[in-house]
Amino acid sequence: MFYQDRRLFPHNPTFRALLHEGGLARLAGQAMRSRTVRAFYKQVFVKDPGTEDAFVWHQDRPYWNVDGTQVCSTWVALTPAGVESSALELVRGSHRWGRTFRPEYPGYEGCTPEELERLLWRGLAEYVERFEERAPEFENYPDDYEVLGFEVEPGDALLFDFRTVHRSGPNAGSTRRSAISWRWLGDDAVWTPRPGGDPIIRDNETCLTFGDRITDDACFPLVYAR
Ligand SMILES: O=C(O)CCC(=O)C(=O)O
Repeated sequence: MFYQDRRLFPHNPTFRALLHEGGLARLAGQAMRSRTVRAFYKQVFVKDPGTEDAFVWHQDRPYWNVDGTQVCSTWVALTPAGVESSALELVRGSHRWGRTFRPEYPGYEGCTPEELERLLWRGLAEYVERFEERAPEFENYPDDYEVLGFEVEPGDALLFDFRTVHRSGPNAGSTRRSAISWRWLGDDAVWTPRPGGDPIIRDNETCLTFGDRITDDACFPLVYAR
């Protein structure tokens, strides 16, 4: 009941055309103060009514084999949603904390690192053990953290840094909740493949090597340039 798919534009001409329409890359460029914006990947999230699975508090940074200060997502609602029906919630200012929490894998909560590695990909057990801090349940500390939630209509977009803590709760509404996240890379983004990092784009698919500024139009299409 919680469905995800990703890396849609390399294989799907409709999604590829949408990359260049709609102005999302320009908005990302403005928000990141970046002269250029490249597409990393995009991801669809669908939660049917009654879905109890949450995508717990997390940041995108520890999953991804890229780094920098100009990396963001635009989460676009495809259906109306509020927090009770699983719209995204974000913790204000968390991109500036200098903290990176251990990544969590929806549907695999409670698995040991070894089980995660067996079920997902090689190197993951050692990778997750490197993160000492797990994300707290921010909603339980209203004096310390401000949780932002939004009522969204189809076409509304939430734009957030890849270090921003966010989550989507269960869908207690009566209708399907769908959204699509477009992942954007700005001027200072670099390629940082690590054993156990999420193999969204594999190291052997790009001509980039560790620490390179993101170029490689075939893997990371240039969508916006000021
Ligand atoms: O829409 C969701 O359920 C989760 C979205 C999310 O975590 C993201 O876009 O990074």
